[in-house]
Amino acid sequence: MDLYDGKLIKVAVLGNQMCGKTSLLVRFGQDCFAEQTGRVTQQVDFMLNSFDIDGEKIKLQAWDTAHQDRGNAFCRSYFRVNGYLIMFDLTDLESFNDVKKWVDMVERYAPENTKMILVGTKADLIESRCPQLDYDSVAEMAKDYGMEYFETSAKTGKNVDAAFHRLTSIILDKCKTEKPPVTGAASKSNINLMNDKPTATVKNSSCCN
Ligand SMILES: Nc1nc2c(ncn2[C@@H]2O[C@H](COP(=O)(O)OP(=O)(O)O)[C@@H](O)[C@H]2O)c(=O)[nH]1
Ligand SMILES: [Mg+2]
Repeated sequence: MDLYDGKLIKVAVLGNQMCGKTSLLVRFGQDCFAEQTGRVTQQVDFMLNSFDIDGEKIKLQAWDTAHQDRGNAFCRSYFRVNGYLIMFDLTDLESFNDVKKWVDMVERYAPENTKMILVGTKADLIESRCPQLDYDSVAEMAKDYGMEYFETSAKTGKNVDAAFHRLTSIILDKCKTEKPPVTGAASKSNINLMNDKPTATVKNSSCCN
């Protein structure tokens, strides 16, 4: 499928530094994983991927985020996408404890009823996984927030497509059931996320059209 063909949906990843946001995007967009060491990680602007959901052509633009905890205007521009993957590292309890912070941030800055899913990363690291972060406990907590939960690994590819596709599906369902607002629709959903130059250009920047 042509990447520029189909309905455009925009999502962003949010989560603590080093939790695996960029790696998940790269797995999703390029189906590869590059092991990295150290704190400076590669950065992408967004990844594009195309797929069908219920016979409908979708192109998903998935934005990376970095330094978003500064809370400045640049960071807030991330809050104009259709949905979020709230991410934490299954080997890092602090990243899980900070999930609330990311959810609160979305609820504060994003339009009401913006869709989110919870994503645990690095599921391949079985030995160093936090014992508190067993699937059932995290899924229960996700349910309290009204989110579905996916355990993923960018290294093995486990559940990566499933997480992005499911969030897309949830967003599409919301688009179908909600009438567009009378005013402000263009500014809310016609997204020009950042002043940064993206790694790829997109012809059509409207969503749910
Ligand atoms: N074993 C393993 N390591 C991962 C996985 N995802 C990310 N990493 C590693 O975790 C570190 C941080 O990943 P990165 O994607 O840069 O995190 P970001 O700061 O949230 O974008 C890097 O060393 C990655 O190689 C994964 O699924 N499995
Ligand atoms: Mg990164």
